[in-house]
Amino acid sequence: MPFSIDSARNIFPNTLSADAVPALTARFNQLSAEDQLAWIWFAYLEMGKTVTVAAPGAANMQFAEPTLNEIKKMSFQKQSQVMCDLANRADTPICRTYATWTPNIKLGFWYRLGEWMEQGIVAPIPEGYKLSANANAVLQTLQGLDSGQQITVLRNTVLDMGFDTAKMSNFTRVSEPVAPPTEMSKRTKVAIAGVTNPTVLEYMNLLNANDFDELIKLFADDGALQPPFKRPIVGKDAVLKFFKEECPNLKLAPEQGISEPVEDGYTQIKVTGKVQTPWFGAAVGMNMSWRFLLNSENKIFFVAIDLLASPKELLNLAR
Ligand code: ECH
Ligand code: GLY
Ligand code: GLY
Ligand code: GLY
Repeated sequence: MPFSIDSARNIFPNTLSADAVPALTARFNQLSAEDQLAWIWFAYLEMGKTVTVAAPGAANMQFAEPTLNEIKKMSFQKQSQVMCDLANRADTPICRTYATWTPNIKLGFWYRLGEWMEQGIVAPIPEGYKLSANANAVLQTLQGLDSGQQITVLRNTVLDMGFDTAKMSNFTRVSEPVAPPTEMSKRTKVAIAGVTNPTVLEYMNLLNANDFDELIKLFADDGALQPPFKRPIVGKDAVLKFFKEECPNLKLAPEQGISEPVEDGYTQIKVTGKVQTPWFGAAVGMNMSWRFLLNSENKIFFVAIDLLASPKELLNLAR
């Protein structure tokens, strides 16, 4: 076999991903818990001036509801303690429960807490809270990023909270039920300038239709998918689980691409375009690329999805 997952990761090495995101996330993680919570509050308020966050769906919230109700009944002091514990990744029952949730359940949980903080039901960030100089500098840097990078940093801060799952022995992921795929008559079809490969076109169309059981059939048995800023997820079972847990209702709008044969019947294809998350819809178009490596049977051996450094990168199809 000419490629390993590791060597496949290096196809189209000129692709410039948004390094500002992990850099800023690392600086954020150095802040104190109080500063982290206040920082997110200020960042969220600031962003709310230009983009609206969609309310989480009911299916999304049912798993967080018992914990939310428990928090609602607590004193302000206890509530603040719970929020600090989450930021500190402390070993508490709530931090352990939080750790089992999928990203969308975690985001829905904080969305609801944010509403309650605004309504005075949950302890607010203390009035007149002054961010540390460091936290202020990190906030300044965030404000310089494009909106797709900003929401990615915000998502990271939420996903990093709670107890460390690596330290949990009986860890079972809690996930929303998977909604049925879009019915056939309502499906859309993408067109990608420079790319006619049916596997790549089907990948986009099936993901847009939430048809994960068909989507996974496009992958080789030992195939892998690498999400932005992550290690590859390897093997069909693991990739299908990821699709069902984390990928409903995305909107992929690929624009252009390049396709070329490599060794042993393999084909490498790079596509660039926009992606929308259901949380922000059309208000935030993330500049993305997909780097596919297809085997001689036209199955996906590897695909890396990257958040691009700038819109200029959409035009970068160089090898
Ligand atoms: C408050 C203060 C106290 C602390 C906290 C608060 C609440 C914060 C809240 C934050 C909400 C943030 C949200 C962020 C959502 C971001 C979503 C993103 C999605 C990106 C998805 C991508 C998908 C790419 C993919 C493609 C594929 O082809 C394969 C699959 C996949 C304020 C109370 C915490 C409420 C809602 C960035 C890029 C294209 C790889 C998935
Ligand atoms: N404060 C952010 C929003 O709800 O849009
Ligand atoms: N409102 C976004 C979601 O429920 O996934
Ligand atoms: N991972 C998809 C989303 O959070 O919208």
